[in-house]
Amino acid sequence: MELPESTPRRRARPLRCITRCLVVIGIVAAATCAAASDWGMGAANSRLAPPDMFNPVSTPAYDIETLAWFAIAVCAGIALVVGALLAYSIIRFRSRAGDEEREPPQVYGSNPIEFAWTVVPLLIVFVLILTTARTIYTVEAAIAPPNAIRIRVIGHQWWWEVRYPGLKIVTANEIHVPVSDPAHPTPTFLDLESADVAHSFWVPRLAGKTDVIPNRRNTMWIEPRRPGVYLGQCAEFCGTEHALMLLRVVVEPRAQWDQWVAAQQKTAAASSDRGRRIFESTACVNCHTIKGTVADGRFGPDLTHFMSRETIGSGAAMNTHDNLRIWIKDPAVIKPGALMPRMNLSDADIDAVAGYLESLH
Ligand code: HEC
Ligand SMILES: [Cu+2]
Repeated sequence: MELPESTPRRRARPLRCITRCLVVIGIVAAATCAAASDWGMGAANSRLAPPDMFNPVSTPAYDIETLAWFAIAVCAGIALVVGALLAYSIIRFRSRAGDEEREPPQVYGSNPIEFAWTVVPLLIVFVLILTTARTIYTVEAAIAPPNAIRIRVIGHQWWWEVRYPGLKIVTANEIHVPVSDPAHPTPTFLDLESADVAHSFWVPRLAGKTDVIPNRRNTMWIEPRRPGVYLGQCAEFCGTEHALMLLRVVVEPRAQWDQWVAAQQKTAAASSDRGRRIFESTACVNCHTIKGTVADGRFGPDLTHFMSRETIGSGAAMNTHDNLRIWIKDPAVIKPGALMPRMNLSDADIDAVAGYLESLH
């Protein structure tokens, strides 16, 4: 057979070189911009522990972690046995010189082998089903003690409405709960509802995922043992801004939580400055509530104590003066699909409204 002529080495063409350089520069620039325009979230979140289900701090999450490790151990055991048998067969029965003449022994049907490979996997699956069912049952069978904190969480495209019915508190995206002392547990029970499409509530260090379904009320509970801020997110694709439907659970010592409750129960400072007049005379009031004013809309987050929140737009931006101005001017700059329209306020009016919102502690 004739070998093909060796091809001459391709000379790098200058045009191709330039295009490649431009592509690389573009990618680096895009990545840098993305990092620079995360509205302070990257820096803020990097100070918090990642939302890791293998690092639980709350009762249902402990059980889920144990179950997950058990399932992983069983699967790792299966992988080890299968891998070892495979390696053994590959080495022991590899082709050797002189094999061409002989056929290996042909085995047709072996009751013991077929019995073994049917019954063993069945048993394994059965054990996994039983342990999973037991965990689900113990988590779901928990009954709320009388001192339990009760919260209604309502999923919206793309933010979380948070209501404490017994305490008459309404807030958004950041849930405050007291830490639970094992000697006197104060668990928090959540009713999950949706205002529009299916969402899923997930704070990995506190509990498993629970779907949030329209026209239905699902329940779950947490019992955090360590103070801290725990990150969560919507875990069910719910539209364009699903990835920016984040949430935070602030677990704080009881005394601090009581203070938070007392502050949230107060009505807004009844200042009558220009910012408040602009807010009250624009469509803001149709979508937002500020207790003690004419604003009683429920389409967007309650702003009564807006400054008690660390973030804007469900974890899309840190709640800073600059970010707030950008948000009021055009929310789409920070969160492109957000269902708050651009309100076309003048720069002076934006400053006044931002100033007013910043007085709502
Ligand atoms: C058509 C309804 C609508 C109108 C009108 C509206 N908003 Fe909003 N607003 C929303 C929605 C929805 C969100 C939540 C967006 C998200 O996080 O995806 C929001 C979020 C916000 C937030 C962030 C709140 C938080 O805690 O994350 C602020 C601040 C805000 N709006 C201020 C205003 C101001 C000021 C006006 C008037 C100039 C206004 N909004 C008009 C619907 C509206
Ligand atoms: Cu969602």
